[in-house]
Amino acid sequence: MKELNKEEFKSEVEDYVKVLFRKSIKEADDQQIFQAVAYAVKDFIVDQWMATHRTYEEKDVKTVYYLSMEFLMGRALGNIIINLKGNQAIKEAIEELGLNLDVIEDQEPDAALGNGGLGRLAACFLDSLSTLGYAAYGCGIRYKYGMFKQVIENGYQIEKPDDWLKYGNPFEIKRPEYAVEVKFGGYVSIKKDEETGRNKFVQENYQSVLAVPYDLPVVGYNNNVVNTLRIWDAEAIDTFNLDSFDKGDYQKAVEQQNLARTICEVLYPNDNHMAGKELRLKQQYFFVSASVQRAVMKYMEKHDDIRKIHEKVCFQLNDTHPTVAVAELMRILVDEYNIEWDEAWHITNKTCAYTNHTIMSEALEKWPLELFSRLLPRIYQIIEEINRRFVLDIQRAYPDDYGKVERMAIIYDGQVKMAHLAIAAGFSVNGVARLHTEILKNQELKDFYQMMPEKFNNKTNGITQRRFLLHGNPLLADFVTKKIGDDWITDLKHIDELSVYTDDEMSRKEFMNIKYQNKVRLAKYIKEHNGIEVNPRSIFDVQVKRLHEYKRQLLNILHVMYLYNELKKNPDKEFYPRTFIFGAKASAGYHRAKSIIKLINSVADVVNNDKSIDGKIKVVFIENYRVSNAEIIFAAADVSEQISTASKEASGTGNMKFMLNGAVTLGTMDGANVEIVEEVGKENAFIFGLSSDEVIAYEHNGQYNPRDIYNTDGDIRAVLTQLVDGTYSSNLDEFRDIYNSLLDGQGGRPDMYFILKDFRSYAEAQERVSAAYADTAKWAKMAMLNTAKCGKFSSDRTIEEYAQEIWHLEKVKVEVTT
Ligand code: 26Q
Repeated sequence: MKELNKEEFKSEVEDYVKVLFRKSIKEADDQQIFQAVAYAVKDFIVDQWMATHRTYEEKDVKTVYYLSMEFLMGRALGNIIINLKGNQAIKEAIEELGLNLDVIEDQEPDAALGNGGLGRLAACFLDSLSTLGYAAYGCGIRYKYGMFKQVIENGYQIEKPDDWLKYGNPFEIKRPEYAVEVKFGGYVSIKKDEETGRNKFVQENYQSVLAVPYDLPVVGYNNNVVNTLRIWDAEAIDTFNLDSFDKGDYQKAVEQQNLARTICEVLYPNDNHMAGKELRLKQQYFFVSASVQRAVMKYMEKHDDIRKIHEKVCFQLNDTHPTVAVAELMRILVDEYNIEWDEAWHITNKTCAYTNHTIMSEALEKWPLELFSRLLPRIYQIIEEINRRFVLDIQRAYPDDYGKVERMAIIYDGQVKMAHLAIAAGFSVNGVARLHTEILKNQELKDFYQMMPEKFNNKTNGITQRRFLLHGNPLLADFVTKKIGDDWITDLKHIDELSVYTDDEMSRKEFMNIKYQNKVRLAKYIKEHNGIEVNPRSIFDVQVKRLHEYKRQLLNILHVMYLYNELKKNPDKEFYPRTFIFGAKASAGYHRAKSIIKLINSVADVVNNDKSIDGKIKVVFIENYRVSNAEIIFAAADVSEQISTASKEASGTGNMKFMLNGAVTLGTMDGANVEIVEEVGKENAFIFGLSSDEVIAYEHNGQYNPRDIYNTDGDIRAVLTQLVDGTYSSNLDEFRDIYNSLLDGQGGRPDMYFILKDFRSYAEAQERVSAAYADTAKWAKMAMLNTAKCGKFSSDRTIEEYAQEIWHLEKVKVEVTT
């Protein structure tokens, strides 16, 4: 690793402030200083970036293209500095310039090009790919506006545009030399190819845009490796010829300009919910076509046989969102390289792999044929042919079972089913936690598993300890390093060596003192951003994640209402003070989710201002939860709320970030919680609620009626009544929909997510939490063991499994010569 030279760095920062802003350091504002520092850091990594790509070319290594509609990167500066091991040198340099690194880092807007779990996973994967030395491109969209900024007004969520590129992005490099054309609409005509005498399919009268890539560096930890996140922007193709008075041309030029303007405008803020919008499909094809075209071109620059592309290229599809990639690759092979269908299909099969992130039926992508064929006429033809052959395969395999085609066809009921396409076309289908993969195999994708069992595999998710411990929790990171050395930074299994210290009282005290410091830091953040005083001696009980009914923030807040009732009834009851902390964005059109946010804020208003409970319960809703404040929140948590209805959360990754930071899981046996409990031991977690088998059984037999609970449990009845009797809102209809969803469930099933069913079990688990916390030594040991036992949940482990078992990549060492 090249060493960072302090003096050189200082003068670079001074130069940049001058060149960029015509100012001296003293005159520049914080944002300008951030820009200058960022440019100086980019200067430092650019040699490694070039060396990395030179090495890849020389060694001709296989490359994975991680295709994803979302990359939730968060801030880059602090993370890059950490991975350069330059924290000390840069901190000193900056201090010597009379500046403060924390303030500078705070100027950077989050790169919020993602919604939640799926997008953040992609970001963690890129960090691990670079750190492990694997050749990879992240391929995505350069949304002009990322995930909206959430403002809470009067308890309601208001969405504000996230203008993250306002001051420019110092880390990006525009690469116009790699721009490619992407075509939409028109029709397909058949032409005779003069050379081969064969029929050729030609798209005509289409509209097109120019896809222009911007590259962002992804810096590995202390290893000279810098991979690339390539995000595509759309520009108008220059056909705006003002000399032409042909009306058709003029009209078309205007339309193409508009298309280019809209495609990359904004990220769809839906999490685990399919929005069947035309623009979304345009976005998908736009970045997929550009990425696949570019990957093929790059491959052909160094090789002569397109038939062997699978030896050097793998496309990993992050959920079904980029699944048109399989049809786009077929189009390139068949239409542009004149390869026969069967052979093209085999090549495609060997090049594409699919990750499933959800079993929620409303999240499954299905596109109407009309829309699909109008927008992507040639791609649609190809999918029709893939479907025709796949249906024949199904019939051959199951000649007597007519239900199979109905359940498995790619095109059915007037829709294109993207998951079916991804499974049929790829060589690998993976779930993201053991339980999730089992549910896919035995329930959701049973027919596919039966027909193609060899494709199915599990890759339990992970997170990067570099961002979520080393950067987010420096106090704990230093403690761990002091105890066991710093191997954990690149091999998290080592963190288990902390286990022995859980029996040492001094170490436990130190550990809990660090937690306290982090709680003070979060309390300060809450005071500054919410104006609420919280007591850092109270239990910090945290649920931060996207707002979704299946994640059951409602269970949490109903339980707070119940506790509050208990305290009011019995003011002298022994009660360990608790701060319930929430953070969640609701999709803009998800009304019930937004009501739940309002409910949390309304309960907070009442409870926080009730002097009679003496501050024993506080409720805080942290506005605009995102990657940058997540780092502060995880570090300060005592209790990690992972309370999804069993079977619904594919994996979860927040659960792992809490665990790493020494919070104890309060959760259901869902997603990766199952594996967390397996690692830490069930005595070091608080588990409650229905199992996934029980939930699935109820869903099949319909034998659950929440009214029975309402009628027999007075405490629950009281809480539900308070939703509609004015306790939390003078508008009695404010929470009526929530009330109805639990007891009547308009159209659907009442209490679909088994909130009342799990309520008592949850309340009882919460009592166990309070009792355990009161025993300081016991709690300290539990918390510390959570940190010690989280080795499995590094995304390094996950990526190592993908690399060995799916992608078959080789590790690269990069030497910087300049
Ligand atoms: C699809 C079509 C149209 C518009 C939007 C969408 C869409 C967008 C985002 C559908 C789903 C998503 C996001 C899904 C997601 O984040 N899933 C989560 O993935 C994590 C990483 O594997 C898991 O840990 C979570 O359990 C899972 O919910």
